[in-house]
Amino acid sequence: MSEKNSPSEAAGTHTLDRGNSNAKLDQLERWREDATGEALTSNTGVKVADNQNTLKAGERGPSLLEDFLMREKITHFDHERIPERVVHARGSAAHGYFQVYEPLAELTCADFLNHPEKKTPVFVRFSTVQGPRGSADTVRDVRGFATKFYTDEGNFDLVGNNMPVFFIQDAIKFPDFVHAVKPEPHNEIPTGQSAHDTFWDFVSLQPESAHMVLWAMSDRGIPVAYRAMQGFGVHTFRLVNAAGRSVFVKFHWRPVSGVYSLVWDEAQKLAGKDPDFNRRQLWEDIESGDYPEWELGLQVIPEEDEHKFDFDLLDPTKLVPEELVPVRVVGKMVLNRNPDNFFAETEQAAFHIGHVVPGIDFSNDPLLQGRLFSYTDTQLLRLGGPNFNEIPINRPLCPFHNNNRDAPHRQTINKGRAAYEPNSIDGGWPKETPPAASGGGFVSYPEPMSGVKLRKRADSFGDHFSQARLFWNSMAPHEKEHIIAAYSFELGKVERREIRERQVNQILANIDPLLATRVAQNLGLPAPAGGTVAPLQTALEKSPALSQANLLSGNIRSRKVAILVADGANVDDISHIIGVLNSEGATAKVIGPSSAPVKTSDGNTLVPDATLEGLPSIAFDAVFVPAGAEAAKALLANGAALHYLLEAYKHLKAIALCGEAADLRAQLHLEADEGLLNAAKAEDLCADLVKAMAQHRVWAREPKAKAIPA
Ligand code: HDE
Repeated sequence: MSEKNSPSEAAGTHTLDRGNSNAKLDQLERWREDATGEALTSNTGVKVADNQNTLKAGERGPSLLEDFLMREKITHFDHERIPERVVHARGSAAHGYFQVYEPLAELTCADFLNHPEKKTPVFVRFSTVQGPRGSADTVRDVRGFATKFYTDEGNFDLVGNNMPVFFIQDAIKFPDFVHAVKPEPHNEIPTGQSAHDTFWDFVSLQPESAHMVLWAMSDRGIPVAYRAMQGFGVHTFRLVNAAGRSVFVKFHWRPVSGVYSLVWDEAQKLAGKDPDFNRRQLWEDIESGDYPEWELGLQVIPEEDEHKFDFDLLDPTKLVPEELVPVRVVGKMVLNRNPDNFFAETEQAAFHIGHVVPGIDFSNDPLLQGRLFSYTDTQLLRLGGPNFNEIPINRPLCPFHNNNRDAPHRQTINKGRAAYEPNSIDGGWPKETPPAASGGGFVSYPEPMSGVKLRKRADSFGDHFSQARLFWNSMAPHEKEHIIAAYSFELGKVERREIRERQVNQILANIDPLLATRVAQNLGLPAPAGGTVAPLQTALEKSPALSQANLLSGNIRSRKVAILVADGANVDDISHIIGVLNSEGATAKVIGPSSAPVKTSDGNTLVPDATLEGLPSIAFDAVFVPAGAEAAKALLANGAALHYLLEAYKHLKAIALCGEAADLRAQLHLEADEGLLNAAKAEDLCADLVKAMAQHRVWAREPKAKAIPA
């Protein structure tokens, strides 16, 4: 977004190609197109002559009840809200498609998993769990990852999370868990946080939560972006092939951009400075054509191996380590279209774990079984009745016919007289479809069943700490430090000493002595004497696949860089770095001291995309400062610019300083490291900058950066 100094042709113009920035603003207005040129009418189609004034008895007189236009408008407004989701209320979604790489006929007869030529439309909604609809995106929480596949055989919803396990083992505990984690009922504090007494009270008394709480306290609880998260179906499902043979399966989504997270200080600040941080990035990336992508992975477990593990496959607090059962990558999902209307699509989307297609079936995981009930029930309340599948976002794209009739908000106008089956009046239609290799009706997998009616947790669900320990042991040193800090922060907010003690002595001490001791130290509690439960012998000590340090993509696609400018900034450096970043699939934004154009080294002007305060360094992955004596001097004298760099340093980001901009580093007393780069010009440091950004953070800097005030 550059402009000339003056209209005169004498001064040159910068036409800096910044990749994605602001390029598609025009397209944002696309949704108005259908209303353009059309008269404003009432809901019944009556043209409105005056939309500014209520009908009154005299200019200064009382309003008249007769005003049907005003009454209709206000009534509609009064009814605009539907109940938000009781959990996962805060979310954002996008459209896209899924394509399988090769037919999976040996595993499943699901049509969309057997036709590599087919692009199956999808709608994906990401969410946090605890906070209400208007809460911040970057809080520490689990993220929902719900995908609706509109297949030719009906809708399949994969309603998962960004963590592969869950807090509880049985559905009947879900209301207890949610009541504990939600804001406390007397004062509705805190919003979007688990750092409070009732959450820690519950989880410290419920050891089955130990594994999942550890995930939530890890960097997985604060992802940078939805596109930087893995997704998991969590439960064990079944796949069934055309011959009726079944295997167990765990579903995985693997982000092509890699898996990476915010640092805690950054997450907290973003919650205030840009509560829409994740939502905005998803929207902007799609608008600019930088589409988020995931690969679908399957962990396939033959039926005969059901009991071969040291945990129960039906226990949703356990994952199947990838070192024991590798993930087979089978297809790709691309999100390439933003919704046109947030309410109509994202808010009204009704996901349901019970939406399956032939070839996909359930296991007896007791959490999964309970969810099968809950998701219909919740839509009846939220969407006002059993016709929620007729809402456009929920409607299958394949034909659907049955004898379900009437109820609130019915949209289908069913013709004919026979709304029952069998019938002879309509020739018996619609009729059942027998199961068949392709296009057949759904048949439940005929799993043999027997048992005594009882309320009991299987003994095989009884080990709550081995996999928590596996996760802890698999973390890189910096990840362990973050986990210790997260427990210390959260438990530090807990008012009751006995809850803190219980969590440390009865949960953390059973996971790992170092974790328990360090957290105890930070809370001023005595170090626990040892665990209360004897550790079990398990198949694996470590699972490298669990550490985000091993899950980076190795490239910088979709990463964002701030270019700090002031009058005199070297234009060659700016052009060069933008070129390099764009060629790597990253984007840059020019950040100025104010929104006013700055004068570049060649005498032209450059209009910043944002100001130092408008887009702080927490919104970027790296900071670049071009050379230029005058610019460096101006930035040195600007407290906001110094803070910008200091904060980027503290958050362990790559910082590249060209020429005279090196003075900024000296002024801030920052030691050069593999991510704090100096060179005369951009050309000489851009390769190192790309390398440092691909590492996501300069972890080696962390101990030093901690000493810097926030
Ligand atoms: Fe959910 N969950 N859940 N859940 N869940 C809902 O459904 C529930 C569970 C998940 O973007 C609700 O439409 C019960 C596990 C996601 O619209 C509700 C139990 C996992 C979303 C509900 C669970 C999830 C929900 C609230 C224990 C990961 C958001 C509104 C038996 C595998 C979907 C709604 C969206 C939403 C119930 C446990 C993921 C109340 C009873 C485990 C991603 O029906």
